[in-house]
Amino acid sequence: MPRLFRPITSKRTFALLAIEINPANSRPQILLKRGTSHTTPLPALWLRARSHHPSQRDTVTGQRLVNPHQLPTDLHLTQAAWKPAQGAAQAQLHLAFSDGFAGDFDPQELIAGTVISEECPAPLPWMADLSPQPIYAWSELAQDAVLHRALRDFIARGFVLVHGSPTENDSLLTVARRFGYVRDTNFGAFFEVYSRPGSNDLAYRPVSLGPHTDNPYRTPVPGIQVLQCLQNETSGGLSTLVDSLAVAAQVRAEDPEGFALLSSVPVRFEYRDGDKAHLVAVTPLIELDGLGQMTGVHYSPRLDDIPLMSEADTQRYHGARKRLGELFEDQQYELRFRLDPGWFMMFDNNRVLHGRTAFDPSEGHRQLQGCYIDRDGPRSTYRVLSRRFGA
Ligand SMILES: O=C(O)CCC(=O)C(=O)O
Repeated sequence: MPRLFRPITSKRTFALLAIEINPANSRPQILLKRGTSHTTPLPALWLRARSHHPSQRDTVTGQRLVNPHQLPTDLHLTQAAWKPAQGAAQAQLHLAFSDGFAGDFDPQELIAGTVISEECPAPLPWMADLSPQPIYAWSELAQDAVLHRALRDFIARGFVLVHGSPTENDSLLTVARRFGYVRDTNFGAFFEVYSRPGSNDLAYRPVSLGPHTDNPYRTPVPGIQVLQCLQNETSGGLSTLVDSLAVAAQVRAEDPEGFALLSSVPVRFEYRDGDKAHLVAVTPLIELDGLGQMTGVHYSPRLDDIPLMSEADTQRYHGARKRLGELFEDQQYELRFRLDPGWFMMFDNNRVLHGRTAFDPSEGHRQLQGCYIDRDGPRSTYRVLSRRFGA
């Protein structure tokens, strides 16, 4: 695996570009200098693909007009020079390449491009002592500035709690659309959670539900869940949330090899609903992104099957999975609270596990509605609002 260049910090570290002659081949090269000790040569292929020249990119959409995959592999710089600032225009780098292309490059844009970033707040893992909790009033979320703050919290913490939302039969969809695009599934645009004997999912019985993520049997797994309370006349049925990032960090620190197993051994998840649906997905319990950072889990011990491994590997894997499950149930990681009518929780269904305590339906009605939205919607709105309110 080649070493990926990752800057020490994205914005605060002082960075500049310098032109030097590479002593190994006497060709010009562009160096990124960060802080006092980090120097990274910028490859010619990397630079060339970033050109904004009108022959390379559409001036309206900014999308590329050429296919950089077809560039010669041994592309190199033939010339590099600074073009001084003119009036309001910043100094530009003028670069010529071995394939005959030459153009001007904005150094600030090149420096910004050296950071692989989703331009969203970094995740901040939390435990039971999280304070303050990200709680918002529905009426205030009508203001874009408040929505922006709520989305920042949501992206950093993986959940928000909201009170005062409308509780008509399908107002959940209006609520969810304030944050993103609702995803239909075989359960419809939204699903009802109330106790009904003989139902096809334990969620619809009054039993306790341990921490889990929803629908690990889907591809892709629903990104975000909005779970709203319409009625709650029972004394039980308390809601729980657990941050898998905090738990898995402990597993990784205690047992790095176990963590590696949990993030690589494929597990089969299955859900059947008569002739209506048969959903299957195969994926490791711990999910990593393209940079190897943990993004969340697929965790539902009611629904998973591990692959056939040797007895020793099965025991090794089991040990790691057991520890993960113990920590998910550990009070020091769990938020536990009561959802009353009009309250909803919105949580990242891969990162934050949810559950509930048992309740007694003879005490009265308990009715929740849930729906899924894709993960990209809140992030997109956050970036758009950040242009107005600052990141
Ligand atoms: O009843 C609840 O509070 C939660 C239900 C649940 O966990 C689910 O539907 O997956």
